[in-house]
Amino acid sequence: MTELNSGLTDSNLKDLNLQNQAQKASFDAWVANHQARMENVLDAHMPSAETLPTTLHEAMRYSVLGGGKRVRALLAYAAGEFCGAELTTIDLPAASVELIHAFSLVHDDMPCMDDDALRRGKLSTHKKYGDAIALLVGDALQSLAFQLISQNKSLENATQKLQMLHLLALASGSRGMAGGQAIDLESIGIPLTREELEQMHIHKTGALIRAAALLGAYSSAKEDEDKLKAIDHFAKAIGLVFQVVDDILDAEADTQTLGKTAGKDAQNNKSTYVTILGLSAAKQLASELHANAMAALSYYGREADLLRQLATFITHRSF
Ligand code: GRG
Repeated sequence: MTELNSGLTDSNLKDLNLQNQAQKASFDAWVANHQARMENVLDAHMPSAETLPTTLHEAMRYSVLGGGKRVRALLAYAAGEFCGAELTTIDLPAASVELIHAFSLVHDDMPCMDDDALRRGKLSTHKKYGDAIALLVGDALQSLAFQLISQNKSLENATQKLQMLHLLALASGSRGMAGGQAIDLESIGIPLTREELEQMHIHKTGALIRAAALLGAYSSAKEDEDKLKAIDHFAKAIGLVFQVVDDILDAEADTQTLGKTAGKDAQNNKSTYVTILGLSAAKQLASELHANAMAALSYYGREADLLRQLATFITHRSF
C-alpha cells in the first residue's frame, strides 16, 4: 500500500472516490426524481389543451412542459427539505416559480425584447403561436402562479400563504425581475460597469432564484430564523453564480447544447461578465460565488448537503 503526500493511502483514496461517486449518483437520482415530480405537478395544474380557449391552453402547455432544467423548483425543494417541509407542501410554491420563470422566457423571446426563435430546443412560443398568443401565455402563466399558491390545500396557514404571495409578487415585479429586464433593455449597446451589471442581474435573474429558495423555506411550519438567513445568503450567491455561468455558456457553448441561440449577448451588443471581466476572470468569479454560497451553509451538517450539491450543479452545468 503506497502512502501519498496528503497522508492518504491509495486504498483510502479509492474509498473516497467510491464515496464521492455514490454521493453523485444519489444526487443525480434526486434531481431526476424531483424534475419528474415538478413536470407532473405542472401538468396536473395547467388547464388541458382541450379546455376552451384551446389555443391559449395548448400554447401555455407548450411553453411550460417538456423542457427546462427546473433549477428554481429544485432550489425550492432542497430549501424546503432543509427546513423540514413536506414535499407535498412545497409542490405548488415550487411550481409557481417555474410558471413565472416560463412566463418571463416567453416574453423575453418576443421581438420587442430579445427576439429569439429558439427556446428549450424548440421554436419559441411567439414563433409557433404568434405574438398575440405569446403575450397572453405570459399573462396567464403569471396569474396561474399566484392562483396555485393561494389554492395550496397542503398549506392551511393563511399567513404563510400571504407571505409567499408577497415574496413572489416583489420578486417578479418592477423591483425584481421585470425591473431587471427594463434595465437590461435600456442598456443595450451601452457598456456597463461591473457594479451596474451586478445590480441588473440581482433583479433580473437573482430575485426569482432567491424567491424560489425562500418559498421552499416558507413551506415549512417550523420557523427557524437562522436557517432562513442562511438560505437567503446562499440564494443570493447562487442567483449571481447562475448568471455568471449563463454568460460563460453564452460565450462558450453551442446552440444545440444550450437549446437557445448561443452568442446572443455579443450579437445584441450586451455587457456580460465575459465582456467586462474576460472568460478566465468570469470563471474565477463563478468559483468565488460558489464558495460564498457554501460558506452561507457552513454552520450546518449533512442536512444542508442537497443545497450544497445543487450549488455545485448550478456552477458546473453545461447548459
Ligand atoms: C415576469 C414580471 C415579468 C416580466 C417579464 C421578460 C422579462 C420580464 C424578464 C426576463 C427575465 C429573464 C428572461 C431572465 C433570464 C434568466 C435566465 C438566465 C434564464 C434561463 O434560465 P434557465 O437556464 O432556463 O434556468 P431553463 O430553460 O433551464 O428553465
